Amino acid sequence: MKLSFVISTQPTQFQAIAFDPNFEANIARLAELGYAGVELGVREPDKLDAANLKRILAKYHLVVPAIGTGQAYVEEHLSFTDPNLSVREQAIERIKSHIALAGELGALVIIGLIRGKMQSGVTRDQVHEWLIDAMRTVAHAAKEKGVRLAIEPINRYETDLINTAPEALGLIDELGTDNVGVLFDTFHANIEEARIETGLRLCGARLFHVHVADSNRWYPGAGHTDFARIIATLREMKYADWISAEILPKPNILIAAEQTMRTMTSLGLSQR
Ligand code: LER
Ligand code: MN
Repeated sequence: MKLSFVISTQPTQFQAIAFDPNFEANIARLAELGYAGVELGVREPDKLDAANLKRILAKYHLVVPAIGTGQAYVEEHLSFTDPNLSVREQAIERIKSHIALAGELGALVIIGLIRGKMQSGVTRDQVHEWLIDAMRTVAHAAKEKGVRLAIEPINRYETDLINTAPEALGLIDELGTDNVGVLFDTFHANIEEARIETGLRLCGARLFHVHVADSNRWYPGAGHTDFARIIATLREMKYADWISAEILPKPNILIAAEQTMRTMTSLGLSQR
């Protein structure tokens, strides 16, 4: 298992990803602390200077395991299930641009808040149909570029479309494509899964990516989530991919990143 840390490529309202205006300084710090990867929250891939991004990543020998897409929902309200067709189409186009960037970086694309949530006057069946249609379209586009998508169950206070691992797995079964799996976030799972380890085990080989944050969304070790059990479960599952810290920058980004690394190395994960 390899460790990465989530940052944003631009300022954002989303609190759980730390942002320092000096992107390169963030990358340099993460590399120094021993992270092997940096997960990027990207609102508009087309506005990103991909060549410069790749130059910085190469300079510090960091890879990008995943690209987060939620800012397109949080800041622009784009979603796969908006009653307005044009908004749904824009959401799909935006995710296609995330897929293109992911293809260049060898990353997977996270399908989280971009799903949207139930709107008044719309039935659950209709929302499900829009969600499946959008997922089929983006899964197909991703497959053409050799990119994987990860559906992230998110807690009830942020969305009412897919809160648990079983719900995500149900959607993945319905899609029937092997390039869509689950992103399991321990913060959401602490709220929604009956038992975190049971939710993880249920994902099996369809577990594509993991976000870690403690019960209070601070760095692992700052709350009451049992990370020893979580890491032991991932080892039993032979999960060999990424563990990405998506945490509040508290008490500040540097301490949060240091403490995450301290907790994870104490559980036997290695620095790069
Ligand atoms: C994104 O990865 C996430 O975990 C959500 O809480 C976004 O709001
Ligand atoms: Mn997450």
